[in-house]
Amino acid sequence: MIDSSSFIPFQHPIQVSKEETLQRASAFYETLNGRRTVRDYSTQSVDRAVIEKCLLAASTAPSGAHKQPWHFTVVSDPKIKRQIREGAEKEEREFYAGKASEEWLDALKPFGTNEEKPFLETAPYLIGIFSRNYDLLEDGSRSKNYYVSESVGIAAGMLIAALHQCGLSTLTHTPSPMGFLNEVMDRPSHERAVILLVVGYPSEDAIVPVLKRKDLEEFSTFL
Ligand code: IYR
Repeated sequence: MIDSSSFIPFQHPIQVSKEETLQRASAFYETLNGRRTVRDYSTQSVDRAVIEKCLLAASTAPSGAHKQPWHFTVVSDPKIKRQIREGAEKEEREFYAGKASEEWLDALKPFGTNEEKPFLETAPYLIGIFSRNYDLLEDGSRSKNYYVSESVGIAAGMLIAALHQCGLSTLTHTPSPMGFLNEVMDRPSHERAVILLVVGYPSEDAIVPVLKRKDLEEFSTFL
């Protein structure tokens, strides 16, 4: 992981002029601004090598004390995808039939979501993103992790960005509770599923809701 007090010189691998810095900032914003959460997927396949590289990109995320407290389980097996769909739809039926507050259901109306999750079978990949509050060492002892939700959230964001910029779409699906994923994805009980990321190409007739992102002035302050 990290040797104790061993340091090497660092130079940023990207060294550009002031002008190019702004161009790159704008280009990256344009790239990410084209991302939309997609619920209608094509069955078109995606090479495993693409997913592997994007996972490597995600794994470069900063993490508390460099503990890298994440695990990604990649599912393409149709039988396992079906089990995941069954588990998710079971939770979602309860959610939509009364577990969720009226306020929450109202907030979701513009997105037209319901308990049916066909994308969990059509999309070529489902990636379970798990967090670990501690690692279990071989002798059975626990090694604590830090800032786990922050670290895993950052890694998830980087994964979404990596997939987007190679032309793939994602859906950050969060059936609640997600405990069933530990069983279906064969993960130990000290790991917690935080996101079920659906990955693939949008179907030809995919639609997304009209939405507006907040303006810079609305979500930022410069002091
Ligand atoms: N997990 C449910 C409900 C849901 C909740 C939020 I917050 C969303 O942004 C979207 C959906 C579902 O997936 O339908």
